[in-house]
Amino acid sequence: MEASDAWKVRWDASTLPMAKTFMQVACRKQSLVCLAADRYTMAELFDLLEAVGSSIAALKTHVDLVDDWDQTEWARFCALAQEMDLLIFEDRKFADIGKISRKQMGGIYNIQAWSDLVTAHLISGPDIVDGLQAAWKDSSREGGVLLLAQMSSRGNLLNPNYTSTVVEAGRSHPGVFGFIGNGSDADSVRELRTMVGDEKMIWTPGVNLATGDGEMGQRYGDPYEAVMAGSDCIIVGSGIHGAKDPAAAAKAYAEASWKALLER
Ligand code: 5BU
Repeated sequence: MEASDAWKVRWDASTLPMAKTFMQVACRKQSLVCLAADRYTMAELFDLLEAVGSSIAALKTHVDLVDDWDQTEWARFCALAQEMDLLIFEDRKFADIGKISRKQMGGIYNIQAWSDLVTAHLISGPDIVDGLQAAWKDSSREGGVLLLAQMSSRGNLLNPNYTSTVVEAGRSHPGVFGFIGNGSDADSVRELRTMVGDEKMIWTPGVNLATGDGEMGQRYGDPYEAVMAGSDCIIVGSGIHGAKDPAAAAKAYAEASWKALLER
């Protein structure tokens, strides 16, 4: 199926090449799943990616979680993700002023050299987006920023007023790929979609086929409901890597998300 047919209004309204790339990958994979690859060794990361790579459209990393992180192994891991037709998304949640965030894209992990997407808070003001974009430019690469407009964890401080301020500032910025929404609550995602309009992406963590409360304040909503409410990508960690059969679980999330997109 053509991406324009599957995504309709999102495809037509979208202005960013990276968003179009994601929509095409999602179509090839028939999956709106981003795997939250929260594993702590390189070997576990490779095993997980090999098991589920064919059912996901993006790979979300926390590069600083890996106990035996090593530059060469990481480059190999990213190469495997690219071979598997995945966008690579470092969920770094940058928050500092623009010039420091730019430098934090470098450093030992050199996030700017391998990430297609990163997350950022807008708490320090809009220059953070320019700083992150400048870092990708320093590596002659393109990337997109997902701004945290909502979070999935209980008691978070991103209240509706904050959410609308972030959306207002991010909506028209070409460096902003989209927004993180609270996948644990379909009504919140629906409200966010109304604010965001059709142009930008909404990606949602806090998604699990077993809905309800997770560990340490995490909350979970249903994957199908999240996409029906306006999420363009469900971010799933434990639902996949914590399952007895991660490959089968990834397939189930892919099917639920793809079905919802076609119905939406
Ligand atoms: P889980 O195992 O599906 O609960 O993992 C969720 C992932 O999404 C994990 O990597 C978090 O860092 C990430 N996350 C989140 O859970 N909630 C948020 O609001 C944001 C990110 Br932003």
